[in-house]
Amino acid sequence: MVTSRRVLVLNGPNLNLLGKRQPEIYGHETLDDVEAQCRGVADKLELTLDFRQSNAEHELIGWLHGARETVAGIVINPAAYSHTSVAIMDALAACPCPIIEVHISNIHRREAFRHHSYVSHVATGVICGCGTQGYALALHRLAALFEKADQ
Ligand code: CA2
Repeated sequence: MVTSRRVLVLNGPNLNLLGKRQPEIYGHETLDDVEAQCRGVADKLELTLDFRQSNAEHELIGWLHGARETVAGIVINPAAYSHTSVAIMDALAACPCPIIEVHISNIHRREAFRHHSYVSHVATGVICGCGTQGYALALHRLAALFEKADQ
């Protein structure tokens, strides 16, 4: 059953290394810090969070299948799978809820291979280059969409 304000926050490969390498690109916050920020924002917005990370494409897809009938919205940073995975795009396309794609860095200022995202083809909205704050912005956007749908 879809729980009206339940949100899945999904993180793709290597995001478990956040804050431990390449701080000039991704900042100093760890994924645990990002989760704590998300939980703080979610409490204020009265959202229930399911926050996950995996390095395995099949695991991310399995979680998306599970989300199809249980969550009201998805925030996803697909990491490198953004640029390669038709399978994740297809799994997202099967989700009826709003989807906000987040990138910590501005992928359009980086290497050309990062400029295209398969996930953007099926995302409701895309946030990139806002650092880890992008996750909080995405949760605010979902909350606004839920309010609109409830009216
Ligand atoms: O900017 C983003 O959020 C990205 O999704 C991050 C991905 C990258 O492949 C995308 O092009 C843009 C990389 C995630 C790996 O993050 C690391 C963090 C610290 C150290 C090493 C990797």
